[in-house]
Amino acid sequence: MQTKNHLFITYEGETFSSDEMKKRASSFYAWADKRRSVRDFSDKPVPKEVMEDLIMTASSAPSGAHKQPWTFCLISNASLKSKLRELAEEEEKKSYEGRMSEEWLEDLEPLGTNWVKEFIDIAPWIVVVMKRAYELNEDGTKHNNYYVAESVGLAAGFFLMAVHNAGLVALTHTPSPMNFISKALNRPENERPFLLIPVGYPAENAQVPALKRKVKEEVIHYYE
Ligand code: IYR
Repeated sequence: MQTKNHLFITYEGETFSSDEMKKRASSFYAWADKRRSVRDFSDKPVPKEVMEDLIMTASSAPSGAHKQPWTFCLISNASLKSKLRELAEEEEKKSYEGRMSEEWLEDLEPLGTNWVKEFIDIAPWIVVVMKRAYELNEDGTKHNNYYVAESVGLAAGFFLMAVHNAGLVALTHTPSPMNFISKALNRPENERPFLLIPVGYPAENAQVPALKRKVKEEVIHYYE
């Protein structure tokens, strides 16, 4: 392969023999399959530099036109966490007690969720993932971002895997509506909350729902 032009550098990822590739793919799957959304957190501290590495892993995700249209709010301040909990619970109570359909509530039953969100107080870190719809130029005009939801979803996925790799747990929490977050965190107009993710150690004997994942015949449709 010839050098394309001065904007390109040589790709430096590794490749493996077929046998090694098979071993790596299957052991990575087995490891990834152990990841769970956990709601029972310990309050044991997690170093800030660990959180920074997890977030920078997230920020290595691909994004539309490489705009990286995200901001990660990294929160450990106890009074801010309890304010977020209070506001999230206010919305969630309304959702669980009226805004969500019967069908939805039934679908959530196996997860055992309710409007009480004590994990926001307990987990040592709350990461609020913000999506940035556009950037502001110096003259105040707007510069668009592209495929923002797809990009930020990918970054959130990378983040969850980084958390799992560090032996920590997380929960993708979606209080709804989420606009209270923008206000509480004083975020600019071009950002919208995407996910609220508590991160920490699991509580001792943390419980998770006994879920089964779809098998490959259910998720892969082959065209050979
Ligand atoms: N946002 C609520 C409800 C909820 C919705 C779905 I879809 C879930 O998978 C889990 C919960 C909550 O966080 O409790």
